[in-house]
Amino acid sequence: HSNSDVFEVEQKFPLSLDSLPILEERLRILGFEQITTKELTDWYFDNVCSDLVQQDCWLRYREDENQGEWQLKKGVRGQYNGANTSTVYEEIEGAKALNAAVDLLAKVERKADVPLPFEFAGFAPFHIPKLLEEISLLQLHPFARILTKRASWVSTDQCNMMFWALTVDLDITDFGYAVGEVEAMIKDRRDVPRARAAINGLVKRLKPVGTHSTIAIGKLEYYLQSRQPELYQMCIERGIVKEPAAE
Ligand code: V4E
Repeated sequence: HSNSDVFEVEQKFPLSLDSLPILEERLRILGFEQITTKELTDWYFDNVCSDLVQQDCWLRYREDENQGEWQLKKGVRGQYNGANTSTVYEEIEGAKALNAAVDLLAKVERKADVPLPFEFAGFAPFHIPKLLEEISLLQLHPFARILTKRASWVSTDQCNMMFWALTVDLDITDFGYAVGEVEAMIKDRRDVPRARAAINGLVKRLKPVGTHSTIAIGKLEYYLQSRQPELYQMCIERGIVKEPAAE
């Protein structure tokens, strides 16, 4: 039983701006077409004890040019969510996401008078008063803000059953990190192995020119490494985030 909307199976791959035209050409040859470019702002939230992150749960408020909404990603137990392979997360969106986060926090013992580990991170979504009210009631605070320019590609070739349900996102962040990802959104957990095989096949075929690796870390991990090193270290120690190992 679960209240999740969908499962997101995803694999990251290195993206270099120099080889972007070659990558785009490969995508076209494989039957993909760019459908959108968006500017995303992600605000990640947790309580001061990082109780969501400790449960491999990632609560964010994501805005694009048109709208914003809460999203929660929950690591699926028993799935290897390491850096060298695809990851599997339950994804919950909208008001349900915030409610699910509240439920997760209700399960952990409240630690009294824990000092804020870092300042209100120097930023907050001040343009959204309703959001600020919600997060202060729940004692959540933002620990990361990531701006991304995202180009999304989908397979248009319905005959090519290998790749037809996959999306490829090419992301460039405001802190100089670029990363690609191949993902499948599935409703049925039993489709995970099939999705993983298709994703892995595509990542291999997109293998960037000039690198020997298909491995890349996520935007948030990259951000945390330098901007929230203590939180990052905690994630490594608890096995929530894995340092990418050699292939
Ligand atoms: C840090 C993290 C998560 C939150 C960020 O998820 P990510 O997929 O990087 O964000 P984004 O913007 O690409 O989301 P999308 O638009 O695709 O929904 S979710 C899991 N982690 C931890 C983590 C992990 N365990 N393993 C790997 C390889 N990366 C991140």
